[in-house]
Amino acid sequence: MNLRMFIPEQASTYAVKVDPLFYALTAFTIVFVVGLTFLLIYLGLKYIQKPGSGRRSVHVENMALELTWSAIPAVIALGIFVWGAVLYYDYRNIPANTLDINVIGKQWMWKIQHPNGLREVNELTVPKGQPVKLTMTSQDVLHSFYIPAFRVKQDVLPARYTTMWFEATKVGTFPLFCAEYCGTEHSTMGGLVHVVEPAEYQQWLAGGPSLTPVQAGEALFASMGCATCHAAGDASRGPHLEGKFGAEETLRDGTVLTVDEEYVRESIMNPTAKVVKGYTPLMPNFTSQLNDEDVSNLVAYIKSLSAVN
Ligand code: HEC
Ligand SMILES: [Cu+2]
Repeated sequence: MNLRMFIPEQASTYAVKVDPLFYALTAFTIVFVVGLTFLLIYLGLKYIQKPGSGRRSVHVENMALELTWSAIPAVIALGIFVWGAVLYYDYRNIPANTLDINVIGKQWMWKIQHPNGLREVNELTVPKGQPVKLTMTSQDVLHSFYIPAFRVKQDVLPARYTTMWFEATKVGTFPLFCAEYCGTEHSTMGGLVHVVEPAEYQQWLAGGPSLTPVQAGEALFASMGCATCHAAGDASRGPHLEGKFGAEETLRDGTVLTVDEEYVRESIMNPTAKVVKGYTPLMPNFTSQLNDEDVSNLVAYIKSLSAVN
C-alpha cells in the first residue's frame, strides 16, 4: 500500500503548518479509541457476573478525580481550538504582496487567467516562493478549488468572488481538483498545478497575449458605453470611478460600505441592488451582455483606477 495516496506531499508553507495539527488530532483520536476500548473490554471481563459475586451498588465520591477528568479534556479541546483558529486566521489573512490570478469554474473545467492576461485551462502555473492570491468565481454552479499538496480548499460560487492564497515551496506538478459535487462530470473536473522557479514563470508569462485584464476591461468600458455615464470628471449621470476601489461608499439607504470586487461586480450585474447616495438608479442591467470573464476584466480595470490595489 502506498501511503502517498493518503498523505499528499507537503508543497506549501501552509501544508507544513496544518499537518502537525492533523497528526495531533489523529493521535488523540487513536489514544482515546484504543484506551477506552481496552478499558471497556478489560473491566467488562474483570467484573463479569459470576455465581456468588456481590452486586450491591457502591457509592464513591471523589472530587479530585472528577475535576481531573473534566479539566484535562477541556484543556486538550481548547488547545486544539486555539491551534486551529490561529491556522485559520493565517489562511484567511492574505498577505499584501501577492501575485493575483483569476480563476473561473464552469461545468466541468477550471479557467485560469494570469495578471498579464495569459490563460490556462485545467492547468495552473505558479512561481515557487511567492504568495499567490486566487480570486475565484463560477459561471454556473457551486464548485470548490482544491489543491491537496498545498492543503488549501475554497468554495467557488456563482455571482460572487471568493479568495484564497498559498505559497508554494517545491518545484513540481501537483493535482488539482473540484471538491464540490457539480454534476455528471464532476469527477473529471480537475487538473495540474505546475510550480516553477520565479524566473521560469516570468519567461513563461512573456509568451502570453498582449491584452491584460485591465486593458481588456478598459476596452469593454468604452465599447459597452460605461464611459457615457462614468467618464472621468463629469459625475452628473453616474459617479466617476477613479479612486473608488477600496474607498468607502454611502448608499441611498445610508449604509456605508467599502468598495471591493464583490460590490463592483454587483453594481454591474445588478445595479439596483445597492444604489449610490445622490443618484437615480438609471444604470442598465448588463447581465445578458457580459460574461464572467468580461465582468472580471471590468473589475480589474475599475480596480486599476485606484491607487490602492
Ligand atoms: C446610463 C448610465 C450608466 C451606464 C451606461 C452605466 N452606469 Fe454604472 N452607474 C450609473 C449610475 C447612475 C450609478 C449610481 C447609482 C447606482 O448605484 O445604481 C452607477 C453605479 C455604478 C457603480 C458603483 C459606483 C459607486 O460609486 O459605488 C459601478 C462600479 C458602475 N456603475 C459600473 C458601470 C460599468 C462597468 C458600466 C458598463 C458596463 C456602467 N456602470 C454603465 C449609471 C450608468
Ligand atoms: Cu466542479
